[in-house]
Amino acid sequence: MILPKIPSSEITPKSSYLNRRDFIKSTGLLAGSMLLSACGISSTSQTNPGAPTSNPSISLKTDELGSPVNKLEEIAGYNNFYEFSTDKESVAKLASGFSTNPWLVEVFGKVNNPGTYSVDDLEKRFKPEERIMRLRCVEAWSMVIPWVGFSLADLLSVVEPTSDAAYVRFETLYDPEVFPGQFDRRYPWPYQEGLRIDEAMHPLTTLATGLYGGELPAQNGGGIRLVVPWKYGFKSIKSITRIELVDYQPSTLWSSIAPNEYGFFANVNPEVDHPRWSQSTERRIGGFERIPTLPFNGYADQVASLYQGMDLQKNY
Ligand SMILES: Nc1nc2c(c(=O)[nH]1)N[C@H]1C(S)=C(S)[C@@H](COP(=O)(O)O)O[C@H]1N2
Ligand SMILES: [Mo]
Repeated sequence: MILPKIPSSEITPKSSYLNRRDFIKSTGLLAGSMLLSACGISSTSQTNPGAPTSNPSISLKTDELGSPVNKLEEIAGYNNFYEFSTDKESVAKLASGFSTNPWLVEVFGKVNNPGTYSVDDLEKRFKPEERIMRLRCVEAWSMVIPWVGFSLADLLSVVEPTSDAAYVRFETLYDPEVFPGQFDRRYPWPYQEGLRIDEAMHPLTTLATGLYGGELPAQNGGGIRLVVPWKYGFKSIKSITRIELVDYQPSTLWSSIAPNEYGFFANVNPEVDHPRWSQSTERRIGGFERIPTLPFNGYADQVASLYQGMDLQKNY
């Protein structure tokens, strides 16, 4: 099901905030709930707290392109989280003892109102909603994930970035006692990521605190993680404890290890291959066939204007 989208001509730098209804339309929740109501099943929004449940009606949900959401077992059973393991299928088990509640995140740097927030506090203030979005890993697999989250812009508007805040830097918890992977000296821990301030303020840029209407499993980045759906998955940093507003382009874990393979922008781009493999197609987890990879992971109409005038072959 394809719903009308906001033409990029309507998104100007100063008014780049979609309202809630437009966000929902553009990301497919409406498609999902229309489908559900057509079947006489009521839509399940994220009102049921507690552990994720596999509600059978949820399998009817799709993204705005009509692709069904992945199963909870797939989303919570196949993970990149190098702090635990480089083996995707071992992460969930290794993360099972990792306690993510309560969880604190510090927001500081070039802001008028620095502060430390608990995830509970953020959920009360910003009312997370279901956001069905595609996640496209740089390794050429993908999933459709029903996150529960809110726009990073909501939090930033509370801390008030100053005029010299040009980028946002994110850091994962550093604690080798809970993250055994952090004993591996080949990686510059803690995991770090960054966004330009306009990317960070885009309404699609999400802080996720849940999945499938429940809590965010530790292996998916609980207590709180970033989701930037038009960029390769490694930008969507997990288990964040520090968010710093800075006036320089921050270093990121992957671009510091292999700058020729992983750039700062990392926008999904089928035209720019990884030096070791093609990025023109991907495998949707749960299936076998390869499907075409879309520019900006299918969100071009909403985000391409952020990169006007930039050479996307160079700024990969
Ligand atoms: N802290 C941290 N964040 C991370 C990673 C990681 O290893 N550590 N892996 C990234 C990669 S490569 C991907 S594809 C996504 C995977 O998210 P998921 O396991 O929830 O699907 O998380 C990203 N965030
Ligand atoms: Mo990834």
